[in-house]
Order: sequence, then C-alpha cells, then structure tokens
Amino acid sequence: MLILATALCMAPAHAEDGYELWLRYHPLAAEQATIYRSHATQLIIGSATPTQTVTREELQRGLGGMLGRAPPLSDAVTSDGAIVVGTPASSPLIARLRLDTKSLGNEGYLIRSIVVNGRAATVIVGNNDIGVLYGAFHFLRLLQTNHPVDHLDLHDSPRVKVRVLDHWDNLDGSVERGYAGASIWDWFKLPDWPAPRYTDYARTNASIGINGVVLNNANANSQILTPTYLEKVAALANVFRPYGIRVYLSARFSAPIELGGLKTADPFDPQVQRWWRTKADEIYKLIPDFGGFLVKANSEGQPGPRDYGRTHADGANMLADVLAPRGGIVMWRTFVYSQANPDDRAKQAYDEFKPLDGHFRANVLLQVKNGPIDFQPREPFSPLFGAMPKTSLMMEFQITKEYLGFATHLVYLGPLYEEVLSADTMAHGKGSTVAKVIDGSLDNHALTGVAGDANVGSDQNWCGSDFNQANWYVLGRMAWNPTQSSRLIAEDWVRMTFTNDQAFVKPVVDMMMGSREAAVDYMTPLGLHHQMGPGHHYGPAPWDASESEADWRPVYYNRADSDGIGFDRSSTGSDAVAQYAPPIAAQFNDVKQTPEELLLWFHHVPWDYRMRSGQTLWYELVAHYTHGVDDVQQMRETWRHLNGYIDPERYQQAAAFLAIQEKEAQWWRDACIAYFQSLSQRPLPPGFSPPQHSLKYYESLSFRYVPGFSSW
Ligand code: GCV
Repeated sequence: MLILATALCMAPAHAEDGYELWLRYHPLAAEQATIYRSHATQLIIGSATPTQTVTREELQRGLGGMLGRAPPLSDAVTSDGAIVVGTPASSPLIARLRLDTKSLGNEGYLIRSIVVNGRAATVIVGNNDIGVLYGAFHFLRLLQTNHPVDHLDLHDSPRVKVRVLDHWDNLDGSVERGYAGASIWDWFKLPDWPAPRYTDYARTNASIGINGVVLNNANANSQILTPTYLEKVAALANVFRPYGIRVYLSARFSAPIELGGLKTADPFDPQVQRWWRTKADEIYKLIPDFGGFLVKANSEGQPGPRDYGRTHADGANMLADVLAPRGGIVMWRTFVYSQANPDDRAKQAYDEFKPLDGHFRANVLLQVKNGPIDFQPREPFSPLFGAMPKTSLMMEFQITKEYLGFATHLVYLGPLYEEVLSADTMAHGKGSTVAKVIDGSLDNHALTGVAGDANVGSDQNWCGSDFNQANWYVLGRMAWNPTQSSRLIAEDWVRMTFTNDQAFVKPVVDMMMGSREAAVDYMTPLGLHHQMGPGHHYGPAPWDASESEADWRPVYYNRADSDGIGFDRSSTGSDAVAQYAPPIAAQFNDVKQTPEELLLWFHHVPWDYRMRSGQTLWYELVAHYTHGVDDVQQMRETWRHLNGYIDPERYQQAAAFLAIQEKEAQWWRDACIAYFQSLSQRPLPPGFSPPQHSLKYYESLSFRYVPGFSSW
C-alpha cells in the first residue's frame, strides 16, 4: 500500500499519451537528481553545424527535464562536473585531450570521466558530429536508467553500416500492414509544412542509431519519383539530415514506362538506363545525400527484370550503376516467389538468388527476410544467410506485427530477432552466426545493413500501443549491434518508458521476454506457420483454402489430414532442408534431431508420433495452444499487480489490450484445436477444456475493413 501511495505521488502532472516514447526526460527522483546535477554543472558544446545544434538542444532538453535545470553553456571548464561534447576537429579543448578516437570510425563515440584543467569532467567525443549525437543520447540513457556516471569509460560504434526503417506507406496516406493509424507523411501538406512530428521522428530514430528511412511502400507507386513528390521528399530529407538520417525511396521497376513514356523497362535497354541516370541526377540535385533505392521486383505482382528475361542481378546492377557515382546504394529484396512456380514457396528465394552470388555490384545489398516465408511468429533462419559469401546481405525484420497480433497483442520481438541473429548457419563451420553474416565479419563485407519494416503511424503514441514502441526500440539497438541481449534492451526500454522502480521493471521485462513464445504457442506452435485469416491476416483460419493462390492458403502450410500434420520439407518432401549447410541440413532432415519448435515446419508427422516428452504430437499440440492462453492470462495477472506504478492512461490501455489479447488467444486456441481435431479424430487429452464454440462457428467468422490491409 505504501509503495502504491509513493508511486502515485510520483505520477506526472500531465496526462501521458505515449508521444514522448522512450525520450520522456521526466524529473528524476530527488536524490538521484542531486547526484547527477554534480556531474552536469556546465555544458561545453559547439553549435557551428546543424548536428551540433540538435545535439546541444537534446542535451539541454534531456538534462533540463530530468534534473530540473539544464547546465549553463560555457566555453571553458571552470568547475567540477562539466560535460564537454564535440569532436577533436570542432573543439580545440577536445583536441588538446589527445584522446584515441581511431577505433570509433565515422559514427562511434566515447564517453569518459576525465580530468580537464584540473577539474573532474565527462567528455562525449566522436570523430564526427553524428557520433557525438549518438554519444549524447547514450549519456542521457545512462541518466534515464539511473546508471552511475562518476567513472565512465565507454566507447561504442555501430557494427552495421545501413540501419534503416522501411515504411510501407502509400501516397494516399494508408499504410500497408500498418496498425497505428495513417501514414505520418502528410504528402499533401509537404513540402511547405514539415510538421514538428517529423523532427521528433528523426530524434527518436537517432536515439537508437537508425540512419536511414525508406519513405514509401516496397509495393511502390512510381509517382514518388515525379518532381512534385521529389520536392516533398527533399523537405523530409532536410528535416532528417542533422540527425544523420538519409532518405531512400522504393522504386517501381517499371517507372521508365509509367513516367518516362518508354515502351520497356528492360535493364539492358540504353534508353531505360538513360532514364534512370537522368532521374538520379534530378534526385541528387534536390537531395545531395540521397541514400538510394529499395526494390521489390517480380514478386506479388510487382514488375521487374524477369519480365524481360533478365536476372535480378541485371536489374539491381543497372540501378546500382546510376547511383554509384553519388554514393547511393540499392537494397534489392529477395522476397521473391511466384505462383507460376509449383515448388515449395520456402525454397524460391534461395533458388532465385543463390546462383547469382558474386554477380552483384559492390553498392548492392540484398535485403533478406529473416525466414524463408514471411515474418511468421517462428521460422527457421533464411537459408540465404551463409549461402552467398560473395554478396552483401542485409537483414529484413518486420517490426509491424502483421502476423503477431497487430496493435493490441503484447509481443516483444527482441527474442525473435535475437533467436535469428544468434542462429548458427555453419557456413564456415561452427560459430558462423547470422549476426556475423549481417555485420559482414563472416565474409569480409564492408557494406552491411539491417532493415525494420516500420510500425510507426499517425497515432498519438506512434505505434498503436505503448508496448509496440519497444519493438521499434529493439530493432534500432540490434541493428547497431546484432549481438546485443534483447533482455538488456528491454530493461533499458522499460526504465526509460515507464519507471526505474525495480518492482515494476523486473516483472515487466520478464513478461515481455516470454510474450513472443506465448504468441507462438497460441497461434502457430511446433513449427506451424501461416495459419492466419486470408489476406488481412487477422485471427485463425487453419481451414482456409479460399485464396486464389495455393501458397497464400493456410491448408497449403499445415497439410493436416487424418494421418498427421506438417509440411514435409525433408529429402522425402520438398527437400528445402538441402538449402542449408550440410550439418544443419542433416539436422533438419532428421525428424528426431529437428528442434521440436520447428518440427512441423520441416516434417509431416503422424498424430500419434512420440514427442520428447513421451506424449503424442496431438497431446503436445493441444498443450502448446493451451499454454499460450495460460501465458497471456499470467501476463494479465502480472499487469494487474502493477497498477499504480505508472500513469493511469498508459496502464489502463495496456490492461485493456491484454484483455483483447487473452480473448483472441483463446479464439486462436479453440479454433485451431476444433479444426485439427476434426482431422485427427482424437479426443482432447484429459484435463484440457474443449473449444468454446463449434468448428462451424469459427469457420463462419469473416472480417471486413481490417486495418493494414490496403492496396496500393
Ligand atoms: C509490402 C507480405 C505482406 C505484404 C508485403 C510483403 C512484402 O506478403 O503481406 O503486405 O508487402 O510481405 O514484404 O513485400
């Protein structure tokens, strides 16, 4: 009761709406603030460049908010507790310190407690302004998370070069697979009204190291390349530039036809090449630091080089050549499959791209989704990782929860990202992790990247729910360093977003860490995948065969019948296992060695198959679905006990969303069990409750106007 009363007293004066994300900078507890004030007596920082100015503003805002007052700006260290910020080139004071900054590279920084002019000071130093800005955000994070700052000796630099958010935002303001309102880009009012929200968006991204933004949907509209839109894009680039963020655009491969009036978009056609060169010149005139193009080609109806009998390398290289002289890159997506190809969809990206290894220009990054299908709650890592040593591959993770409960389900994606990044491809023997492919260390690639398909929209809280903000946060932090622990990142996020009270932090971090496995259990346990409603992907529909294309149908993936369930991708089936390095292929090919969490991804297994627990597969399936629901009930219970630790606004919304999640988890469990039971013809194992409704009832549910299901 006492804790509750204290917590309530510390509640902020104004209503919380989630807008400030993890950069809240609310006043710290008095004792803590007093300690930190003695380490923030003066601020010595330049403002000769836009990045220096925003760094100064951020430090003043953050320190002012947390400590009650920002330290005064000065030119020289005259007291203990000064904060000295800058680069050796911009600050003679820092130059005189002769710090070793070589290892920091272009974007790294160091934060050190040091004596300057006989006074105790903290220095935040980088080789470039942007590194200093990243360092400033790190320093603020130390205070936000109540970290001691008296003996600092930190240095950090990103392990990955291109760290981008991909927006699937359409020019009409809708967002494909967006669950947080409309697009934040108000194209109609741009370029004249660069809304303040864009600056907050840039600040937020810089705080987690994001250095690029693809503004428009990969299912691209070529209009984005018209002069009218390019002016709008340039206005956004101007807002982002001080924060170290470059803009990129999704380019529609057929733009030379649609905009240029050409008869073809064949990459070998000189007129097509000229059209793109002229377009690039036009773009770079407006946006000198334009990042480059993202391309989705020959997939899900998009045009591409295959339309002209050319390869993906031919298409990517043509664009790469026009961008190379200006330092631009092409991010070419490997999410390529075709309904004309009867082979297992999980194999198609590898089959298309593996033979092209070594054929791409140096400024092409192949953007590979984390798994072979499409952002399912659990997939094995894509077999392309480790299979293309002569090509730069970047990771594509989905942040928006298309297959993981949209806005309302609390699913922290950190453990999913970590699971994929730490997976061992065995490409060059043990320890050849996906993270090493991505950071370029496995095969010595300098051009490296991580992309996150954004979950940001016009909702006041940006992401549709406060907990979804954690997924934006963890994507940035893991893109910076793909070997970081998702638990530690979650802990930072909880402290910065809610409170440092350990009685809140610990249970909430535990809840977040378990939340992804809970979703796997109530949606697609034991390696099942793509069991969601047709098109919109809302709710369960394991029976569904209504989609026009076979590989969009849940029944294509579960292959359930009276004998068993699962997709045989072993050597007796589609042989997708053969796409992995031999030791992994051997493991996945053997039903006994396949991790049970991926069992039904790789094998069609009889209902009475004996699992490691000694129980049958049917039993384990029902148990996992049930577990998932139990876990969500437990999450609600955890949250119920935390009432009073944070503001009522965010508390109540999370409570309401957890109630929705429990209802929908139950629906998933019951609908799936009802359907699979109709095929397995087995009684429910003792102790498990029957579905609340009949299979007919679940099958009869249909949904229109589901968010995020837009056409372009
Ligand atoms: C941008 C899945 C999604 C599509 C998305 C596509 C892609 O198929 O359902 O909405 O389109 O992936 O990543 O290109």
